[in-house]
Amino acid sequence: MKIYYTDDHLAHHPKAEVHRGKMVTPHEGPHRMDLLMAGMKRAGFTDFTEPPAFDITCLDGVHTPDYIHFVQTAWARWKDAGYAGDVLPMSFPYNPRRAKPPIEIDGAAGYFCSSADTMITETSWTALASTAACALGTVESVAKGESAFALIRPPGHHAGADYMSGYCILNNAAIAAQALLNKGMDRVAILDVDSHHGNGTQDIFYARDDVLFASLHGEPDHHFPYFWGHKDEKGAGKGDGYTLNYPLPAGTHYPAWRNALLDAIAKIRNFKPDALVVSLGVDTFERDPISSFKLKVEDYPAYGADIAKLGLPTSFIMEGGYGVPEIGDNAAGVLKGFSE
Ligand code: SP5
Ligand code: ZN
Repeated sequence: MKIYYTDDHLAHHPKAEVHRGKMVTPHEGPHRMDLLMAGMKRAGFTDFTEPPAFDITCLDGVHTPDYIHFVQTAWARWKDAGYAGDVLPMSFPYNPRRAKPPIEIDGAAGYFCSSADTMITETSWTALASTAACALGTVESVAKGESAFALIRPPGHHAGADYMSGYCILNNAAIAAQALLNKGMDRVAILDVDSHHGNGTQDIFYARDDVLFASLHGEPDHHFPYFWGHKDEKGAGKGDGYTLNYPLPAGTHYPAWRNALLDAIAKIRNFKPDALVVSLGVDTFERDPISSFKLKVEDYPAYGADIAKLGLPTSFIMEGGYGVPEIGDNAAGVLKGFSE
């Protein structure tokens, strides 16, 4: 399996995160890649492929032009306003958003954001273009019938068409799915196994019937992103029935999690997709510092093997997973279980 990776992720390095009312070192930072990479190497993955060139047209139909322009210019505007730190949105639209964002950068940042855990730094765009390019690399493999992994950070599944959220700025899984359709595929399924609901991916494809989105996650009454991921969110218009949510209680262990996975896999099989995109978050692990599920190291290869039974060329896109060395073992474990 090809693994697309570049050091460009280092260019996205927020300095601090507000967490439970205190400033802390961000959970999502370059140190995550060290942990992921070490686990990949322990598992015997030693061959990493540089991504193809970033082609900005890959964002067409995924993110809006206004949002892309905001992301590209936000840090310069923040600096011009005289602010020293990273772009950190603080004011969010409670009423429906108006047609245009406020002019002042503080207001614009909140307009294009849904949670104050997501920062933009001076060089974030370099990292973001490369994460998207790694997603496009997996698409080249999948179009040839091969599966591949984008070993990337920051993650993407909370980012919607025109908002950042949950450490996510560009939605790499949505970029991969759209690129597969652009290559002539008729139907693509996205399976989101991150412990958090993939609200951004859901929103992007909510009214469409060419992308089936299925997400297993902590139920919204107790889990970020809180305002999405209920069972009754099923899609809209011709997309009705093409969004599948599996909200699970805090403390869910593997057997119950796997039951939900097998149901999602059966529905993906019925959809008859040409390819699969997996939003591969490993924050389902029992010792993840910000999540609540109870998966163990041996569960990751087990569910990788379940996903493989679909027999689909698969693009694995790295999402969440924090703080502990096992995030590398667990990401690698899914790929090994899938491949063996
Ligand atoms: C990609 C991904 O995994 N993003 C996660 C973003 C989480 N952001 C923090 C939100 C605050 C949640 N409060 C934690 C309380 C735990 N019960
Ligand atoms: Zn997550």
